[in-house]
Amino acid sequence: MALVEINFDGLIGPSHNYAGLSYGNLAATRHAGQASQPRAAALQGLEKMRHNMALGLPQGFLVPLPRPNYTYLAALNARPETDDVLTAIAWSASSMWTANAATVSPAPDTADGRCHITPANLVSMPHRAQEWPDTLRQLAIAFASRPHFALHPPVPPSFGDEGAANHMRMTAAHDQPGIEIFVYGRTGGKFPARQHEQASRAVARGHLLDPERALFVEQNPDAIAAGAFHNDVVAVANEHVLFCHELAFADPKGTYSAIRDMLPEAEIVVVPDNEVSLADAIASYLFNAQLVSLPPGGMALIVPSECHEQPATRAYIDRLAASNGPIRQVIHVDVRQSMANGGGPACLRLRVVADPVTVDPRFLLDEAKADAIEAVIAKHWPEQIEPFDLQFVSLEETVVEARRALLATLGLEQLA
Ligand code: SUG
Repeated sequence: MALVEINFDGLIGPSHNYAGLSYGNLAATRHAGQASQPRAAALQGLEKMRHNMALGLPQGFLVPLPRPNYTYLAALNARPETDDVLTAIAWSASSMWTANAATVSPAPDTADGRCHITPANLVSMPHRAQEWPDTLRQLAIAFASRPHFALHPPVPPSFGDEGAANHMRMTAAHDQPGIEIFVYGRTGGKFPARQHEQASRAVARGHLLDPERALFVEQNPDAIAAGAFHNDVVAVANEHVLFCHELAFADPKGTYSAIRDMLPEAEIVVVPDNEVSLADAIASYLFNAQLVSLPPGGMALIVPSECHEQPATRAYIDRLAASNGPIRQVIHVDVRQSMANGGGPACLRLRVVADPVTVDPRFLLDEAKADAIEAVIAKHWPEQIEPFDLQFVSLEETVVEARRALLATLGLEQLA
């Protein structure tokens, strides 16, 4: 078994729009009501995937969920002409942020030697709570091999679970046993704490993790109040490295020492608040980066291009790249359309450590498939969506047909 890390990015759906549905997500609130560019958004996401493939990293993807969600509208007896918020919810393309699709514990960490996956219930936000049944259908196809994958039902409500965005794995190497760190929120001040401690504990039990190698850590309430609605806005881990903001955790010293006790080789790179403030980190999404191990060795931090424009973050990155630390290469990617809804490079991917031959190949990307997907996006994705467009039947037809064309191209008609 050749276990490698595969990033499954969410293909950005044709209904991508700015409805301001996520309270506590400052970027989404700030862009509410603006016109979105679904085609440009999807091409930006695909370009990021191509870029990571060019680095030699295995790349997978998940397809957009069916939108508008007619089942949801019918259950609420909602009509586009009169119920604009419910309509926006039914149109939401939020499944693009696959870091919230599920929590994944790779085979080396689990008692039965299988990779365990639990879709996130996302109950804290109505537009996200509708995702999991369709996400689960897709995961059941992509990871159908029962000898290799165990797929769980989501944690029942009301224990909010936001998936891998609040979960970090650290290990000497991806294919070796690791420790798993679950970050939950107890209180977020004026904003909701979206990850419940009991949800994290339920996932860890279901995944058959060794209790001696699972850590449950409270997120700093000040970070949530400052707009870090998920832990992955203030921290990211890869193999033996944790890169985090000084104010990420409620008890930073206790957290670092517990990590070092469990994984002596851990290297923890802490960014002090007086170098990059919490506000600057959240505005630039410095930590919502993909921290990846490059095939030739060493690690790269793949950050959104906004990090280059934010002076404190930019200065920090320059120092980081010149340092003697574990992260010396910083790569900027343009995912602006997603960023405007609070989704950076790390939000757009779900990490699965597995042997690629055990995954349904229809969910794995190569250059030829990327070309085919790009052609579908260029032909079918709407160029622009204004909030009031969501009531128009013509846009609805475009969006439904766009997804149908994508599924046909990928041989995934069964998800229609
Ligand atoms: O759940 N934004 C998403 C962003 C998710 C980011 N994911 C991670 N941090 N891993 C959210 O808040 C905005 C949609 C809108 O308002 O229309 C939204 O859902």
